[in-house]
Amino acid sequence: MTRPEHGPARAKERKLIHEVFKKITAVALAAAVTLPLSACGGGSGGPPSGSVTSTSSADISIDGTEFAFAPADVSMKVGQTVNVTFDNKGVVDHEWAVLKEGTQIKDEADFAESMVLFEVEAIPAGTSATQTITFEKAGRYQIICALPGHFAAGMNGILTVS
Ligand SMILES: [Cu+2]
Repeated sequence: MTRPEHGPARAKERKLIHEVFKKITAVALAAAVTLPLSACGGGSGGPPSGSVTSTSSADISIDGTEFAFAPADVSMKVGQTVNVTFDNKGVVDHEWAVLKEGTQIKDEADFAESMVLFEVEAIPAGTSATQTITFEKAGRYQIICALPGHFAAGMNGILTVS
């Protein structure tokens, strides 16, 4: 859960973020228990529009390499419980961080940890991690890898919630 470069503020923030995700995960687990998961395999699949409810769920997978996300752009539905799997297929650490709505950085120097809304935090090469998220607000959210130099090198994308 920690990286050597973490300052106390960053660690504290991570803790808060994790508290939030624990709650989200608990909700997701409850949904999984009460609803037999319908076939909603990876990709951008999901229920047909018009039938979106807070109990719908989906899985998406993103690969990270030097230096790109594949896919770079992903979409989710408002209220949908989404299991995000980030697979580090590169040779160095990578992460998949979604910035708050309305935050759009053009340069790494503009980045602050407080801008992060959701992330699969840095994982080592050759590993993957899954986190569950539900977005309650439609919008366009910037995705970045905040490790030094990675954003500028091409690790960015857009998450569209509709
Ligand atoms: Cu990276």
